Amino acid sequence: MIGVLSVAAALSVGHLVAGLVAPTASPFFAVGNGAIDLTPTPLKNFAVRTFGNNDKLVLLLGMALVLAIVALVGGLLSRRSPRPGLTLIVVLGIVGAVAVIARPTFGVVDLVAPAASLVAGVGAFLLLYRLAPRPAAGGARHASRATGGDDRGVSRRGMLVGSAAVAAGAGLAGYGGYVLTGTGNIEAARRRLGSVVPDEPAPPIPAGADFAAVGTPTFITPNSEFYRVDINLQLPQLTPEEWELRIHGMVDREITLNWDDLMAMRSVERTVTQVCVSNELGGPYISTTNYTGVRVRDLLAELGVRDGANQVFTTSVDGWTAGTPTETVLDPENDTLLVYAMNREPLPIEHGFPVRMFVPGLYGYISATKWITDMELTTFEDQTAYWVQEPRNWGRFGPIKTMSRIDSPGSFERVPADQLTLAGVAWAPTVGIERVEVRVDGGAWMPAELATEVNRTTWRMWKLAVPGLQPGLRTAEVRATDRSGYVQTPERVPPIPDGATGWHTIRFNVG
Ligand SMILES: Nc1nc2c(c(=O)[nH]1)N[C@H]1C(S)=C(S)[C@@H](COP(=O)(O)O)O[C@H]1N2
Ligand SMILES: [Mo]
Repeated sequence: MIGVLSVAAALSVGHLVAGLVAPTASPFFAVGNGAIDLTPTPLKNFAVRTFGNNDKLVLLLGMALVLAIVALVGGLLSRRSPRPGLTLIVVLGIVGAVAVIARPTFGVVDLVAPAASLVAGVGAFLLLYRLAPRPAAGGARHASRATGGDDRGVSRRGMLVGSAAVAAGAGLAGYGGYVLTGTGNIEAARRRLGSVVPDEPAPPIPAGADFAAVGTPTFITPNSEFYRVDINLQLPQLTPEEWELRIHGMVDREITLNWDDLMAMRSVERTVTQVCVSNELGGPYISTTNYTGVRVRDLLAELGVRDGANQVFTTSVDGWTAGTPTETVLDPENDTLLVYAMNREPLPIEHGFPVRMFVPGLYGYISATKWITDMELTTFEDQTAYWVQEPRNWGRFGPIKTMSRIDSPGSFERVPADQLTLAGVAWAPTVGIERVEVRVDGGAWMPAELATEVNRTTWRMWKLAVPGLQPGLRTAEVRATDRSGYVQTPERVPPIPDGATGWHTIRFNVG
């Protein structure tokens, strides 16, 4: 119990002090982020695949469990001498400090929290250790029992009071840390901005753009349902006032933009579909939104991009990086944006508040930098982005592959024979979807009805009524053809290294 309480005190006090001095440098989160960085890539991919948007919660709970076990063992080893427990707490303190130092945005004040953690852990341990009734040698125990055991009663009461005090203190400090390291004040700053009206609005979504009535997603994904993928245990905290974007490297003129500069520029709204390279065949990491922002092409034209700068290398406030081909960013047909609004609301914190990048037609890991603060014009030889670096080794270029998905019926759903309509989505940003076909039990391909095309950068819904199937277990497959004439390949490859392929296949029950 002394072991567990001391470690709890160390963690919670560290978290509280971090909340007071440097909210994104909490040792607990720093260790968690360090764990993410050190996790072997296959395990990381497994976690994202298995736990989806809960991967971070699972990691934190796992860390808490491991720490509790380590603390328990430390306590048990300290029954004769305090040395093992103290050593353990010091080692944990060092791990916390190293994790904090390893963060790319480390500053010396960040060390205050791990130091406080260490002091609290050692202090709690020594206090409780002194109060603890010690298992005395056999003879003495009998003696004490014989004389009535009053001493033991007193020290046991002291121990109970001490433990309760440490537990309560740890609880309060932990709660305080939770509040202070949370995003409450950033959310307030975000709300103060109010809704966003673009200078150049996107055309309204036409009627018939989705088949939500028969089971496709709605055409526009509500902000709260937009998929989220990033490596952040704790969200970066950046107010619009603090935000700056430095644009430098192979440009004729470097600049640093602030929020007011950005607001003064012409804003355009674009309806786009964003996809994650980790999306498995039939997976959910695809969403569609109206992004409002400033065209990067116009900005770069003013600064003058030098010859040979083939990579736009962007960095977020926490050091994550992406490398996008300059050619794609400058494409006059498809607007790369510095985005600050999503469906006319300020960008949600988890989607990059206050500013992120979006590049049509590319997977997020090489283009969609959230919490963006740095843009360097460079070459692919000189800089390598986070997911492309050893040992992660994802593809250097990430054009989104032409794919399709069956949303209805669901896997093994039972459908009456006379009411069967297959429905789903297909996507090929920025090429556009030409045709979607489905087949049942390996039969002839049947053309599906396509929903109204919104633009070539967004997904396209499809549906097909298939009446008269025999009762029993049936198999349906889907394949899309894009506007370049490319027919989706049946070859199944996993998301690594540059996006999954294959025909999405489901089984369902008729009758
Ligand atoms: N700073 C930062 N930006 C990031 C990431 C990240 O981990 N950190 N993940 C990228 C990936 S892999 C994807 S698919 C998109 C997801 O954006 P979303 O969470 O807003 O959907 O963000 C990209 N931008
Ligand atoms: Mo991604």
